[in-house]
Amino acid sequence: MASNTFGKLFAVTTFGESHGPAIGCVIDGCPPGLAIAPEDFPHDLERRATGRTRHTSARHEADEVEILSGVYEGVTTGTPVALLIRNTDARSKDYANIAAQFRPGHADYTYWQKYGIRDPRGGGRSSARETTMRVAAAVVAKKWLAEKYGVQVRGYLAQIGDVTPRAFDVDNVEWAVVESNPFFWPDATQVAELESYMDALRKSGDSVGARVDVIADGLPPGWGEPIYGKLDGELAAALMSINAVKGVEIGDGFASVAQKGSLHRDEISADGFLSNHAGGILGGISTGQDLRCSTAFKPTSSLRLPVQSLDTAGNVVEVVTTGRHDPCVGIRATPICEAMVALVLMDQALRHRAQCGDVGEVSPRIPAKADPKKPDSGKPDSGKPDSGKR
Ligand code: EPS
Repeated sequence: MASNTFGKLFAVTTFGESHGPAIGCVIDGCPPGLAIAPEDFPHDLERRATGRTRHTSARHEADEVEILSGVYEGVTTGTPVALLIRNTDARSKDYANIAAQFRPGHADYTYWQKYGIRDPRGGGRSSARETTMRVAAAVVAKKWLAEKYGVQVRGYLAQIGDVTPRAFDVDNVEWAVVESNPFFWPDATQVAELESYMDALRKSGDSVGARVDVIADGLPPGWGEPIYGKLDGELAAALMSINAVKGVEIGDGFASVAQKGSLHRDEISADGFLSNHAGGILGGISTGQDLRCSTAFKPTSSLRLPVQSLDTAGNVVEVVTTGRHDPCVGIRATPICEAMVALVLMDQALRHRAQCGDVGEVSPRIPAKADPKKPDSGKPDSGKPDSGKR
């Protein structure tokens, strides 16, 4: 595999398999002088981890980060930051019966076809276990972005199966609510309903898809490199690189197809932008508005419900998966999507500084959001994506 490195100036390489001795990453290009300690990692790693609630895989990894290099006396030195997490709760015998079978809907078959060999234990390299290191690397990126630019990258679950948040305003996400329930769900009134939904799903042995929305605020205008390094293009590639992702939207995304230009264009008043259908990106460059993206996760393919398939010898077999799988992998994908957005922003921020650091602030700097309380900035559409979408 020659594609295990992500980013140009903040380049993250991950390594390791789900049931190997450890997983890890090397961040090359981290700016010096950033305070980083082991205590910075548990918050996001716990949000992503399995085995913390009954609604995710029961595998319980400690996910303790060891900082192997690049940090001296608690501060990054500019040399490669190497992070390691040891795997401590792998149960490889769960995979013995499917080691020579292809789970329908899983990467088993394509890894086999590409490499002619695969590590079947826990999905090997194709396991969501690998995303732990993306989240760990993004802890560094999120911290730098917050300290240097005041950028915050936060996500929430915007759909599980056909359930969507009922009372919800994308301009006023209640982040305390999102962080207080196991689903990263923005509507507190639906949490009990989701618990029952997920309990029934788990008992049935089936799985379901989900949508994760991420908002990054505090971005300055100017990040993103036309033409082949557009901010939206790199976000799409980064989010699509997460296991089980089948779609990415920026701003109104596919809803833009049915919109009129008179609605979609984000009008500009003296007080700032009056809406954000574009998701904070124009021409592949950040506008300074909130960056908004959505990611679609397919239902987990590893199920205990029997299904027909072939084995590596070409025989028809019945596949039953007995590993500890997530009934909805999209739930704990929320911090993973945040991580990929943060890694893209970190890389683009450094690239912008490298090429355009001398440009300075250009007038006029349009406020990200006009104050809807001001009478002359009030528009019916103010600050909202198209009314039907979320
Ligand atoms: C995964 C299968 C399960 C999950 C794993 C992702 O592995 P196992 O059967 O070994 O428990 O637990 O997720 C993690 C361990 C993790 O940290 O995300 C898969 O097939 O993707």
